[in-house]
Amino acid sequence: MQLIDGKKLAQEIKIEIADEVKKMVMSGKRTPHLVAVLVGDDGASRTYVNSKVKSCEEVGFKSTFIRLERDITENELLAQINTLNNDDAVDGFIIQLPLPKHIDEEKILLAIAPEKDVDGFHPTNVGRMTLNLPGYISATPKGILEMLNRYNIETEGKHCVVIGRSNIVGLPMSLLMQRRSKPGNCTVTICHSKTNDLSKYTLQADIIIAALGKPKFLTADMVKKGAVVIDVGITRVDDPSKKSGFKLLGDVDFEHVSKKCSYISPVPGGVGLMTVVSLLQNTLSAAKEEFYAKSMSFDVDNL
Ligand code: BQF
Repeated sequence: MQLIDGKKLAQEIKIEIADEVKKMVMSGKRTPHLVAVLVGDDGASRTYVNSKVKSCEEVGFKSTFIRLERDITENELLAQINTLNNDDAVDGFIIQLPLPKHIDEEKILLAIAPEKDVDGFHPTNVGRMTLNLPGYISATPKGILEMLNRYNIETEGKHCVVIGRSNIVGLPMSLLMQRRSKPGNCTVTICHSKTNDLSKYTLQADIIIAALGKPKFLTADMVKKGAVVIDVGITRVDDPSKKSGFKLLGDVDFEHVSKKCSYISPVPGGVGLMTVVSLLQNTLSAAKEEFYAKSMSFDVDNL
């Protein structure tokens, strides 16, 4: 079994990004700028935003952390988004999810200008990804592709089973794995909570991507010998022996599954770190206007 070391990969990629930022700044461009908006003070969300801000510092990005009260109205949040959409000093921004229940997430995501939507959650970016057009790919699926790519894991012609169909992981991941690309070109099966006899599918899988959010759900008896296993789960469970008071558990029973598979990504230290790095890559793309021209209006006089 070979460990897919998310920590090592993330470090490598951050160095690459930092190099590029240096070159950009030397050539007279402004420092890439990411803004993260957190509504409320959920502990896990706060941790995620903090690690995103810290990662920005590591690669030489400018970052701004905007914390809004939990009881902010939907209109107030929309106004904040409008400000960020129109602020030329902001390359990309994220609204940390989940949002409080009184705010309609769909409405919020629709309000984000697609060219600044570095999380890739706006329907425009989801549609672009679906149609294989340039655009922001959401961070977790993008990070998993990067893992497969950097470990030279063959995907062409393989059978990939994705467990979970969420908008941010399972659904995009399944589409990306079947694309005519590298990585990609898999035969993909999407399994979810209503799948009967899940093992029937996972036992046929060359690549399993577990993204359902149930600790230690995928056990060794469900995995074919030599399979590649990507663990996307991150459930917090109490652990008094830890300084933080909790530990993270993946969707995979690592102890037993690792003995049977060819490659496995651990939790912690796997996909999560790649997620954060993908956000940095998307922000760099935003700063370079890789997918969208900043001014899309036409000056008729120039036609
Ligand atoms: C690790 C996230 C669910 C809902 C909203 C490193 C992260 C996590 C784990 C991280 C996640 C999960 C993030 C590890 C960002 C990934 O070492 O295992 C990093 O920061 N993540 C998020 O912003 O919102 C979420 C999961």
